[in-house]
Amino acid sequence: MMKNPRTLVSLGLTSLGLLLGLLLRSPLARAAVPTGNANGEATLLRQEPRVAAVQNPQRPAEPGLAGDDLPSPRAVDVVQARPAGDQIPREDSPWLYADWLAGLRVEALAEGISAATFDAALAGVAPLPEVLASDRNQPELKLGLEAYLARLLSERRLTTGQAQLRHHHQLLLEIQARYRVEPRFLVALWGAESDYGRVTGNLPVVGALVTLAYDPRRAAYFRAELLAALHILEEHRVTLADLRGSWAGAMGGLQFMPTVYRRFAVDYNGDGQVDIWRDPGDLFATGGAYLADSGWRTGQGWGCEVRLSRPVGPELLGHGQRLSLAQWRERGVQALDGGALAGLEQEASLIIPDAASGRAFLVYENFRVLRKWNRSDLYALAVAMLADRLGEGE
Ligand SMILES: [Ca+2]
Repeated sequence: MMKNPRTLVSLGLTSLGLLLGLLLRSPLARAAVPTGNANGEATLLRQEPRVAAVQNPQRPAEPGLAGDDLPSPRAVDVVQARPAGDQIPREDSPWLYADWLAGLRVEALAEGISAATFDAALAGVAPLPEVLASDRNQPELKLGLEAYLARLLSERRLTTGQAQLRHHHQLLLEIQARYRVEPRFLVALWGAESDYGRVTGNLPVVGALVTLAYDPRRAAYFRAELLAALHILEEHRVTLADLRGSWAGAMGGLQFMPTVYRRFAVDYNGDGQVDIWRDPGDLFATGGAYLADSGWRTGQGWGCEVRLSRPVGPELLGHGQRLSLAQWRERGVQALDGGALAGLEQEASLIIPDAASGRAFLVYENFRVLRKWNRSDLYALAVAMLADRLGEGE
């Protein structure tokens, strides 16, 4: 029923609908309703699939997704970056959706997705109110560094991670040999993203992505993800019934967006499927391939917490500045115990992620990789610290 919107309504309503549709799609409307964040990063993401892969701007934030009702710092970024004028309600008219869907179908078929795949995947699909509700209500985003770390670095998450590390020891060593990513980081990401696979999201990915692609705010980013999900179905990598994830379309134990899955999926056990929901080999290998491609540097760690023996100018703070550890030492940056920084050739950025807490960290390239995964210092620090704790027993 969605294929030809002009058959749906009478002449007057059609004109009104088309007018509204044109307004919503006009350059003016786009200018007022950016699809990306304030920095235009989602637009960049779409042009550069690898970056898109690592910067999921819409990490699911539903309570309990990552365990312990952990809020999503990725969502913090999005909310803070959202300009005030972007709360324009989408015209909730069925003929506009039908029109949009018809356009999507044309684009999908032009990309090589078959009509059969498209029609099966989109049959009966309409925007999901609960997805928009999750997207627009992310109330728990005010946690500071200490509270955030306390929630993610819970004793339960640590002991579960240690048990998982032992349980998958041999597999993780194989993955490490192939992709040069340390097991503790893969397990820490797994713990942070899905509480070790316990909570991977149970919404239909196509429905969730239709909702967010139809919503004008970040339409371009999610449209690309939706098309990637359709390609996954076209390629018979996953069945429609199995294609489930968070409200933002993130899938499996490491919460990959569909573009990431398409690009990095590894069928580690050779059974013809890439099951990032249930198969640890497929999951860790895909994660390893993703991290390796993102520039992971094995053996370098992620950075360290530091002590500032004298004030450091704000112009030196942040990920845009990189100095050697020797240069940081000259500026009064010390190890946390007041001793000299080790590894003087390493390049690092100095960050103070929470001004209220004031804790300072020197972070290396691997931290940037974690942060690309989820563009948040709190998230990356929590994963890094969890990895460190998991690595203590190694
Ligand atoms: Ca497999």
